[in-house]
Amino acid sequence: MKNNSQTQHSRDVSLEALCRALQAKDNFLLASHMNPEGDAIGSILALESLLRRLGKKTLIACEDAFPVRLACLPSARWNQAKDVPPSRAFDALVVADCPTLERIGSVQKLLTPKTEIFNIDHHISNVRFGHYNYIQPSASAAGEVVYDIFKWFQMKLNQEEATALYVSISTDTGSFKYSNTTVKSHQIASELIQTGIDIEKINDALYATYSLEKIQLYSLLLGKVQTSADGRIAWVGLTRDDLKQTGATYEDTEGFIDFLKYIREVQFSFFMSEMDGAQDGEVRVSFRSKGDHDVAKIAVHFEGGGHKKAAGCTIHGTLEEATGKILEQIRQELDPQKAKS
Ligand SMILES: [Mn+2]
Repeated sequence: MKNNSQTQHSRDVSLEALCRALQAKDNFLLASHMNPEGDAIGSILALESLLRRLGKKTLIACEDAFPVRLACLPSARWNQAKDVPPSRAFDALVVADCPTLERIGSVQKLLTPKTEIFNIDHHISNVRFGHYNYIQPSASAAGEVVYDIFKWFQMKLNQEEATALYVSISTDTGSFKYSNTTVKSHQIASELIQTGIDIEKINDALYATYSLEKIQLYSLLLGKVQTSADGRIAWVGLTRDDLKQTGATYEDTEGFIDFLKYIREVQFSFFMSEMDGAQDGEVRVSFRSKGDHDVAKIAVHFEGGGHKKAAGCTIHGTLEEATGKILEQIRQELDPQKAKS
């Protein structure tokens, strides 16, 4: 008897076994992680469409609402978990682009002991929480894994599905720029474009549509960029007042850290946000590095995590205190000898 308890099932299955098991189920709940971004949403929308075309009953539920910045994708089938009646029972849960079951948040409340979990992902850190785990760390995006599922079923992608998968792969590869981009990512993109999707429109919507508030926030933040004496470290701190002044939101700061990284001499950059609510002050930090430098190590020092070139953490204290602590760690990483003397 299988159940959905949170013990690790550690069962990796082949693509064929995954697809056959999907075929055997009728009533699907689909979910991804909280704060869903392009890959989470694109892969779930495409999977939901595939299952519906196979004649299955489907329902997408996520902890959070559909993000405004992904308005190039259809949101009509997106539900928030809080709006789904708990009386509805599902015989399968399909989770995509999500390394742990905890990260689907309150969607977990919609599971029953009979719900079998399909875990479809590309995160190397995926903990194999499903009854069926299909994890492909070589895939640039969960959307690439979903593409393989379409291929297995020999289903021709329609334009809506192709748009969803294009958004998945484009956003997780930083528009085909990051080092996770492969020949296969481009081959899949080529096939998606052949369905006739409008990539100019999609790319404009994803990367070139800013609110005036966001531009005004960027203008303010660009004026606050600081660099170390040797120019190798760049940083900026967002205050709550910056948001108040410009009318922008925390979501609007996404991507700003790239400007710091674009400075020629910069090896390490970090972006700090003063957060709401915490009494003693809470600063959320994103890190980026260039070349061979590792920012995951620095984030882990502050109990955060991430990848070698992009990581994050939360530090308690003021922006000034956080800056001091972070600079000390980065200097040790840049010059282990000097930092000690
Ligand atoms: Mn992803």
